[in-house]
Amino acid sequence: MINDLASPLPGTGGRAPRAHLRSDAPRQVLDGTWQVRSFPTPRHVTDDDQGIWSPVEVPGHLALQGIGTPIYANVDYPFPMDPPFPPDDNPVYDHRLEFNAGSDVLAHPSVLRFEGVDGAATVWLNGVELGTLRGSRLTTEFETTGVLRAGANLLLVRLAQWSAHSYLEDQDMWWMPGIFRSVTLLARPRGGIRDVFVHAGYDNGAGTLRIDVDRENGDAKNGDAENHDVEDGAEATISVDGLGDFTPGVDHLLPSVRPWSAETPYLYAAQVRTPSETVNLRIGFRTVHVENSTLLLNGAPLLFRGVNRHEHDPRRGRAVDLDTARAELLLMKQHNINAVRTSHYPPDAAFLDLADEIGIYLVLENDLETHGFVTEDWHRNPSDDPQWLPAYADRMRRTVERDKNHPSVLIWSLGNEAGTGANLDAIAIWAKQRDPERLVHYEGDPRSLHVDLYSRMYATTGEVERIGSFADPDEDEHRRSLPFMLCEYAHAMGNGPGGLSEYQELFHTYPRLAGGFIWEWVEHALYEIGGRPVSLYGGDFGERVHDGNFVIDGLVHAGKTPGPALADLARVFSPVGLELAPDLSAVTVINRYHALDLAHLEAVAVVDGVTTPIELPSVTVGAQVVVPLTLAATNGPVIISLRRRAAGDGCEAGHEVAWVQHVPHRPAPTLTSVPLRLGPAVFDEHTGMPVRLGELDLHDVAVSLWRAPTDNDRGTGWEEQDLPPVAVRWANARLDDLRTRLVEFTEDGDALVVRTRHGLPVRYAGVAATWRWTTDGTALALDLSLEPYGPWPCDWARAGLDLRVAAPARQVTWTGYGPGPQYPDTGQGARYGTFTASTDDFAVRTVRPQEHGARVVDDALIDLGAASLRVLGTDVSLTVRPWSRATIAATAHDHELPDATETWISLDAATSGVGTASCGQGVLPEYRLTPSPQRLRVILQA
Ligand code: IPT
Repeated sequence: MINDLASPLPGTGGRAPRAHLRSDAPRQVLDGTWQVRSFPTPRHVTDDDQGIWSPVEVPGHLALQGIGTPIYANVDYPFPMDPPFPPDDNPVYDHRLEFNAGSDVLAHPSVLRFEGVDGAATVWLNGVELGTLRGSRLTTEFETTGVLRAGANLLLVRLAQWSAHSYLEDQDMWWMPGIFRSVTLLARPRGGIRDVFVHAGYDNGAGTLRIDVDRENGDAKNGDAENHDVEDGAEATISVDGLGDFTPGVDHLLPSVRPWSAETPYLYAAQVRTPSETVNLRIGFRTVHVENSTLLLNGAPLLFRGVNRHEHDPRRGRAVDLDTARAELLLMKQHNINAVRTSHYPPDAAFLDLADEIGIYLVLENDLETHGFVTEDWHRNPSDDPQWLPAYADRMRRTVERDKNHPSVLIWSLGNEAGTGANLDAIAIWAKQRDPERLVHYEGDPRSLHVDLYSRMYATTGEVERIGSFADPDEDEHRRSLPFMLCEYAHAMGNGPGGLSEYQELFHTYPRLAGGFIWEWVEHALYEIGGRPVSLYGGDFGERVHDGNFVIDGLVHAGKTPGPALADLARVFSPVGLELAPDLSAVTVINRYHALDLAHLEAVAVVDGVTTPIELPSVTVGAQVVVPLTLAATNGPVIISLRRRAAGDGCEAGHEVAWVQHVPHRPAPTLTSVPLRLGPAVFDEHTGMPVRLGELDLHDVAVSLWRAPTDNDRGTGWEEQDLPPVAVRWANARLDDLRTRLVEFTEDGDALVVRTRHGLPVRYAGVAATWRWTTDGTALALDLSLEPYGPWPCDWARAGLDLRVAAPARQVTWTGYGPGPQYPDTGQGARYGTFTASTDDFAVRTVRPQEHGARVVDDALIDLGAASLRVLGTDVSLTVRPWSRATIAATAHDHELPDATETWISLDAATSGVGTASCGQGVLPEYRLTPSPQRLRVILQA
């Protein structure tokens, strides 16, 4: 049998939660190959040994090892909402491990620790029920003293996918049962250290330190739930390297300590000892508090440049190994990210050590979300139903107790999207009492009564500005006393997010704004199970309730390779602001670090490829200094760059932390024209379009205003909820189906002049185009004017021309902005220079195909194998791809795109911004492309 699946109560039999300590007590890790058998429902479960057992890896998710299938649903519960009951259709998986207990563990009382078991389980050791597991991302320890024996032991974990607790675990991610974190036997020596609570504050050079120690008393059910006091702690000794010895439970004042911050992650090694056990700690001195509606760390204003991080690996799901987690944190540091919200559950315990050591602020979130109740207008929401209070209290307690000694944790978060209610209030109050030295966060309750920050997700820049300037009339006095943060914003789905700079600008302007956390760090694509690394998403596993590719919305791909938005974010998040005087006589340097002056950085100017040092004066935190420049004269671009003098903070020596570039005005290139017959070109007099350029056949040359909708184009901006998504507006207008009529095909002096009209079917609306072609005998110059006519029913996606070449492109070399793509509201990380990219890199492939990859170029050489096409212009937006936009728009997965046999090239005079309407605000007005006259001047040469 399997116990209590419909019970809203917490798991049974676990010991009181405590910190995850590094102890010298013996331990035995039980990870490895276990055996699993499946039952379709709890009714089918048998207690005999029958059935087919097959091997699985622990830690791991069953669905990623061929047992069951993953389900992706965001808000919706993929089962009937009938709390607290799970559906009958509820697979149960028996996990079995036979092991020999080590004599060193057996020599003491012992516990069995589970750090993450997705689903609801009952655990037996040698036939004795130890208890039940609830809270998929939370630690449980069971007493095993007297049950664990010498020689062979048999551990059985009977795991049901669904239970009452599924209602509390509705996070936007894959439902994937399994023992996905480590299982460990821990010796608990009598008189050893049950728990430790480090309180280490910092104020203006001085530190405060109190370390509470709770001893093991050898009692099987010790650790009375609410008793965290030191009992005989006097017998424990504490020493902190460099600071001396300390008495447990006593407040100590230290005249001089080094503070901990993400920029200065200084940790003091400490040992807590009893005769039977030593625990190693790392202590960071820091104080977080709120004053005048401003978030302060160590007395100075703190700005979160954050991301939401789920644990995700495309083959191993939430069983993310330590090397991967470390690489993720370093990648964040290299891109000026200083904070992580552990959305939406506590991560693997080891992640906290990394965050302390590498220097990342954490908003540590409880494993709690009941978002699906929004569908029923939050009726029956567990957050406000007393029968669920014990489960809420249990989850919050386990969250706080495990991670309470980590300096990186500044804020406890009650959970995500769980509505409002007394149970949330209760756990907020508890967290505050238990740990008054940290702040409490919860976004879902607009009253913000028991929390320390006013937090919102996806608020528009307009609203953030009102909040930052205390101009929001809805705010009461209590809320005005709180700092503001965006726990989620800038949805990094597909091509985007656009508008990062506008948010950052506000964060820099209003001290009340404590910054925010991009949604989200990593895409949750799963690779084909057991197969090719092709990226799959919701619905690809036969799920009937699912949310498609809404889980593919990260700055880095599932395999942790950065998408182009990461480079833009690095620029926007730079802790140093640089502003060049228009005449290049000076650069203003603004220090936006929290605690560092700029002594660790060196400044250089790069002019015509020559790098020269710039004297960088001391710039204290928050200050701005005008640095005079004496630059070599140039007609080319000038870069001022700030780089690390030495390796550190996750970066190599020379790593660029900030840069600014001046790009001089470039006139449109012209040809010295010679009389017609248009040199290298051949025109079709029926269409008026060129069909051949040198050796190159040109096909389908046409005016085009549409793009293959991005994920953001398919969403409705939060500020315009009454309108359909722009992609739908385009579809309704038939923007993808412009029809052409040749009006006139004439000569005008040296030029061939073609007039065409390109109209929307059904309506009187379109653009009148004038194509003025000239040549110097080798190249072809086009001066294309587009004039809208008629009442236009929608904005444009772009304004330019398409052409097709019947050969695949190999690579593109361009002078212009790069290496990443650029739309009007993205591309902050792109700079002017000369770049080369393979066609794949140039196109920027996304899990779900969509418009992407535009580079703003002055000169591009498209290598087409036997031939090539060169495009010259000024700030021409160029895309080069093996597929038409129609193909891209009609294809659901990247791997379903056909192999490259031809090349589609677009040259645009203008494009629309991308915004972040897949979840958040749409394209800001200044970045929209309203129907308006446009002019494209290019030179084409084959
Ligand atoms: C918000 C969720 O908190 C987050 O988990 C994720 O689902 C995100 O949206 C979108 O990807 S909730 C939404 C209603 C704003």
